[in-house]
Amino acid sequence: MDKRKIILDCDPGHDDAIAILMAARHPKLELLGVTTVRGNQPLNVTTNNALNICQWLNIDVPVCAGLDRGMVRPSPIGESIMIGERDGSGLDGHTFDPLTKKLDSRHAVDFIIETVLDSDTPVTLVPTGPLSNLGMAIRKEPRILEKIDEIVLMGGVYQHGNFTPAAEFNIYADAEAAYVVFTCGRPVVMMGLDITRKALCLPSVVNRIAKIENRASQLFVNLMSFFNRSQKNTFGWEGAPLHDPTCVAYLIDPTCIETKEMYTEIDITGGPSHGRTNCDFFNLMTDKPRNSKVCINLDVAKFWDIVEDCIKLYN
Ligand SMILES: [Ca+2]
Repeated sequence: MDKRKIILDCDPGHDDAIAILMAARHPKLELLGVTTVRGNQPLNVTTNNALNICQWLNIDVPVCAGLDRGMVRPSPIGESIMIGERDGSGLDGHTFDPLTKKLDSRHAVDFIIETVLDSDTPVTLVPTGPLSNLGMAIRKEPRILEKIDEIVLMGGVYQHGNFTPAAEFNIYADAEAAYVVFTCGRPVVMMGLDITRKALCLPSVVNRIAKIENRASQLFVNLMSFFNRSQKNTFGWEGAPLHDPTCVAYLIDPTCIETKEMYTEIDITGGPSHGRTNCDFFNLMTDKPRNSKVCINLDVAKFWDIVEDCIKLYN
């Protein structure tokens, strides 16, 4: 079976870290590269984190830095508001070795364009941060579209937001870029907060992963133990939602997530609902294209089995 080629575009971030971990070793996936964007933290921090994760797990793929701002508006930093102020590394809980892995000199936007155009088979784009790099890549080189088979993204919500009452952070942070992505004509799979909130990394999950005892489980346990403590302090939850890994779990086994095709429109009006993903759940706007598969349910047990399988693939 051919491996599915993917590019992970992210803003690590605890949950991005686990998405990278899962994407890099699974036999069904071929990770072509990791690109970074401003989101959870400023660009230099998210980039450093991506390099650290790849080095720790011996993931030998290019890491390319991308946009340090939104395409149009100044973008906020997510983590300070949603998770609480800390030391500012964005990956508290784990101590990495001194960093020797080098950043690839290509800009993330150019890396995405070159890699997609050069590939002999279609590429799946997996953004787990604000969509700035992908929006820019589509605008700069629209020929990539015909070689993108699917865009599987973490972002949006059809219920209530986490950054404003209306909007989820990744979409809010660069709503114009999200608008470009959702109107690009390629299939978009939207892992919104509606289902990612169900991927709660409860203490029982952390204990289960701790039994694996390899570098990947060590990273998982350290990051998630910290993440859980901070989420409990901020929101009162016993476990932190592991948003981004749902994208990778879906690529490995789509049966773990139920989707519904619908029209989704991004609010870029600048009003109180700016950055909202208006998902036409009941297909009221029959003249509009069903441009997205919106995720509406997560098989939680199956999801954690996939995460555990991915962690076991490391030495
Ligand atoms: Ca993220």
